[in-house]
Amino acid sequence: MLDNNFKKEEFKKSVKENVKMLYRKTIEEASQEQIFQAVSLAVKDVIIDNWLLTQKQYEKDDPKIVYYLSMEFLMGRALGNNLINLCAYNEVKEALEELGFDLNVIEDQEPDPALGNGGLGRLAACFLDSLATLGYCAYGCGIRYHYGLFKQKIENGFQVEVPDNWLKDGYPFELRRPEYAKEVKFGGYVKVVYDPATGRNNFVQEGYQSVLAIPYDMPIVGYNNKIVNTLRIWDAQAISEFQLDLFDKGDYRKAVEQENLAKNICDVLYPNDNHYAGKELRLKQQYFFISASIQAAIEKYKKSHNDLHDLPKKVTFQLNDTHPTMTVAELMRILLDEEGMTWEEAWEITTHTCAYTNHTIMAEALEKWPIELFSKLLPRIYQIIEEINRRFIQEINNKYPGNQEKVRKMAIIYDGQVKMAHLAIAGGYSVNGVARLHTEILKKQELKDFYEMYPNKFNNKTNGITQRRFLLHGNPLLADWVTDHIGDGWITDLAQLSKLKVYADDKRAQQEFMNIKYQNKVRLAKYIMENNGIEVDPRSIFDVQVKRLHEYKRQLMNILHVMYLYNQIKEHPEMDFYPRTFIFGAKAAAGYVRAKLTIKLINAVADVVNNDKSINGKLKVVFIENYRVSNAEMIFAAADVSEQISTASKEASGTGNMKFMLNGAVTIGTMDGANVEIVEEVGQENAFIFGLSSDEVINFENHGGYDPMQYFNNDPDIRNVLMQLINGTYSNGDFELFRDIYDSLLNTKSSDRADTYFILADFKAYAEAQKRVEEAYKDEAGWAEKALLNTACSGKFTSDRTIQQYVDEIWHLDKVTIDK
Ligand code: GL2
Repeated sequence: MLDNNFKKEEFKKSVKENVKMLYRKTIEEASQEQIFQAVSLAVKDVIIDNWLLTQKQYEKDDPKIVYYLSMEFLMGRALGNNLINLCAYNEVKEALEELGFDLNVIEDQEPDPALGNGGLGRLAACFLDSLATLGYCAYGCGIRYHYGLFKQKIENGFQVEVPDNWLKDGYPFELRRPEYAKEVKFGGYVKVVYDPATGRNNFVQEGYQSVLAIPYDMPIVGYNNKIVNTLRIWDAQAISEFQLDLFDKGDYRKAVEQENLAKNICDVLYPNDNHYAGKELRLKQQYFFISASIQAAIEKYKKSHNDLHDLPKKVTFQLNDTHPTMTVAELMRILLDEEGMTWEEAWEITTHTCAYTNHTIMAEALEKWPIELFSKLLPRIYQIIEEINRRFIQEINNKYPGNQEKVRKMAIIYDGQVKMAHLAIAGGYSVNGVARLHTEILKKQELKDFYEMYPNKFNNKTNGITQRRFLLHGNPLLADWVTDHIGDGWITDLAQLSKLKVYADDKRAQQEFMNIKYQNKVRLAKYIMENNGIEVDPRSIFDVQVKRLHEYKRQLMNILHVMYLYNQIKEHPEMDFYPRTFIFGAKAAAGYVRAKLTIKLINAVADVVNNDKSINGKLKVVFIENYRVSNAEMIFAAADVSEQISTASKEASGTGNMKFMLNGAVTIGTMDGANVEIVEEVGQENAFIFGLSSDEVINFENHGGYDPMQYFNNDPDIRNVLMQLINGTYSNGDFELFRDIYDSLLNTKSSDRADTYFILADFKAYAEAQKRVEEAYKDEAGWAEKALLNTACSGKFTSDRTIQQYVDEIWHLDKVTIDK
């Protein structure tokens, strides 16, 4: 389909023109990178027309707006995605071919904007895609980190972090908007000034330092609907550059301090996934982007509405985890101090405008800020939170008279700390988890007291992913095949994939489906050869675990199982064994020592196994360096088996699991997060489920009684594998290298409880499930049916469905269409 705005000849002309203007070169002289910039500019030109149209339409319709506030947006590359959503991908591909270029190579020139760590940030990106595609007025609000998530290099098997300078050559899809800059204030003190005219006390922050927040807008292109929404990311600039007179007044020290404050704030994304580091700079980042975003939102609202009491009818602030929870207090500050409202009025508005999504139950991810740090950096905001807390405790006391235990567990400020989740729940009208099981655990365990107090605030929104990126762009062969069979309606209505079910036992469809999988495996094998120098056989089972490295995700269990299989093959060379390639991809947080050691272990096992000629290539292990959005698309397309093996109850949802399923990979996994719903959709018989249930895990955690040593003592296979961690098998005779991992499984001294994530408890069930995978794969037709059914049953997991549920049940947005 050719978008009206796209004329091939004109497009070619504009690319040539751009090369000339930007680089004073002819198209023949330009480098691939320069062509990328020129092509992107030409595409941006088309996008900007639609961006303006959308703006006009929004002004006309005045729809309700959702501000999706998030510290992370893991966007991945924009060029290919924009072309897909403009329905111009094939035309541009042809146009470039006629100019002598390969669109794939041009796409590869784009830096992969990695302003996020993993699932949480990528979810935000999928949501923006769905919001624009469904025609809802939405702004993403975040931070323009100068360095995104680090690039990962593997040296001698170890992870090395390399800075990600994504802005080095300039980013063509952003637009600087200095005219919308906002001042953000830190530090100082609060002066109380009595105003006799109103009879009220006014609170004035004095002696503070300021930073100027400058917005950069990125277009979010809806699919085939001319809607272009905005991701607004804020950068910091020293205000003194604008206020040179400070120098004249001799306040040189303050000027320099403000300069430094501005320099640091947006430097770098904290590389922690599911883990909170408690650094002052992080708190600054949070207030910085929240204050700027909320100020801008209120200013925008006031331009076309005159009563702030109606704010909840026109605006929702969705808090992506607790990181943006400052919103509650900042909105209160604006309504109280700048708009002169009473506490009751301001609170009524705030608690009907803010909504909170919880993304994890991992204790170490819960944000708590020491009050000294908080109150010094944000004195007025802290004051407001104290008052929210005072009134909240009153509410608890009214509901549970004399119950100090409730206050201890629920207070917003307690034990010298500000608890951000408690603030988000008290200050908002909705609290949601991200998969059914996760929401149930929140209600029954983690947030039990809050659920008891506000049952109506709680709801579930099972995560989703965008099929536009993860099938249409990432797996063009399968996308075309699907369209040939059921038409292209699935692109905006993924539930239509269920029409594929009738083909599940059709021999020809099965063959075509598996042939596409094979070609995608060949594409990945080529990538692995080029990037890792490892030869893998595309006829082997591609068994893939790609995600952040975290103990609860249990990459360790996977590699221990590989060690076990290797022992088996060595002991029984005659054994029937279907060749398998275990593929890993994972970044570990820079300071997460055990996670980094696990990467080393995976690479050490790979070294031994891949170089052992005696096993005839039956087993291969590959660690793909620098797993990120761009290579993820290729990896999902090529997977036969999707490893989703977190300790039950720990993975709030997972979204990689959905991307694999969409691409026809079969899940081996625990009953955790959204796996539960995946199995519900595809059927038990089309997945390989094993291991402890979340109830069993929680029961062990609450009541004890788990003893990993028992497995070590009673199971020679497990003992063998664990001993190999400390007898030099995978470390050239070094007994110490992997001792920490060994200790973490068996030795209570090295952690609170040995084997915190129940690897040994689940190990045999996992090995047994893997055996079932192997048997199933040998049955070609049976496997093809399973794989095809996974794609056919994945309709539920589109982020379009998730967003529609947010709209219907939380946001209540109005649908907008662009007038023709
Ligand atoms: C996460 C969860 O760990 C993950 O299971 C979930 O899919 C995503 C998105 O909801 O959120 N929580 C979290 O803190 N990170 C996640 O990826 N970083």
